[in-house]
Amino acid sequence: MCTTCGCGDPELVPVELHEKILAGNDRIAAHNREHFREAGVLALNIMGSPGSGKTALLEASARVLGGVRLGAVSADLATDNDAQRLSRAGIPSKAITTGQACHLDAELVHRSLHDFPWRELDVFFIENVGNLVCPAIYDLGQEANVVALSVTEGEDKPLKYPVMFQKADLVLVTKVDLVPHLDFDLPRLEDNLRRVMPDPKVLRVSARTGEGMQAWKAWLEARRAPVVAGRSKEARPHEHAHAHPHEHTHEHAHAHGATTHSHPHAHQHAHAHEHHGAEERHQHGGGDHGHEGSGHDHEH
Ligand SMILES: Nc1nc2c(ncn2[C@@H]2O[C@H](COP(=O)(O)OP(=O)(O)OP(=O)(O)O)[C@@H](O)[C@H]2O)c(=O)[nH]1
Ligand SMILES: [Zn+2]
Ligand SMILES: [Zn+2]
Ligand SMILES: [Zn+2]
Repeated sequence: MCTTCGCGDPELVPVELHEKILAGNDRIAAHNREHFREAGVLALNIMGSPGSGKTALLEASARVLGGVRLGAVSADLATDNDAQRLSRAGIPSKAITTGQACHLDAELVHRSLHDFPWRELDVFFIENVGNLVCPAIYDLGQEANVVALSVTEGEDKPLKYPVMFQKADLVLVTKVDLVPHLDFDLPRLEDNLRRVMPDPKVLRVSARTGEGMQAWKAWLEARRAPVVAGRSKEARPHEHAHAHPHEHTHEHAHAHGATTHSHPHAHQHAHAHEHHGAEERHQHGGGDHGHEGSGHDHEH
């Protein structure tokens, strides 16, 4: 699946280890999903190739979604450029620098929540690493997957990268303002999407001209409604601190050229919750976190 990180390549990462990684990821993703649902925040995993227009789409969203509280974390191997762009566009944002990893995982997203006011948002965008393969196999706890596919990438991408499109709840065909300049067949792309997607939802958008942005806004609002309605409300104000030690074994395997190393590490962390009726707050006990330092066991 991925030559950069080795995930899914049984030569680099044994199948059992890969399954363990995914099982551990699913557990943390379920935990993230609980957080988002309880708070009534619509979390979206925004995926697509490098340069497909993910950040530009979010910047343009800020222009049409007045009154909706938006926030984002933006993943990048090495820079925080996208988070800076989004902040300038009026979307409170934070960078997640993934280093070697070509995709986000649920643990990275969970960690990013700790010092980010995500609970105050209506829509939380998680801009994944630009990559049409790996991000699709890691659940982050999002409510829906949105895939940005630009008209400059070619109509055959759904057939070549079917997993990404099978998992998409919405495909945004981006940069449609460029179509007149290209040899690009939009109906053929949409036909290819129908071949791999069980129930294709496709919108044509341009961050540059604003085309399609109202339809995207309508889709967002339709997805938000059930999340807001399902938001858990405390009947009586009460306060409690409970440790929910979610022990998760977090194993990454990276390949650096010919050498492979994996560093399984287990960590526990305790969360302190304070509920004040509708004014709920949730605090992750920062001091209890053992993400860095102890407990890690690196094998090189
Ligand atoms: N013409 C046109 N160009 C666009 C549009 N959206 C994005 N671009 C251009 O496409 C390039 C990539 O856009 P980004 O928003 O950075 O793409 P991205 O998917 O966030 O890129 P990564 O985060 O690096 O994967 C930039 O040069 C944008 O100006 C659009 O709607 N029309
Ligand atoms: Zn990968
Ligand atoms: Zn948590
Ligand atoms: Zn980006």
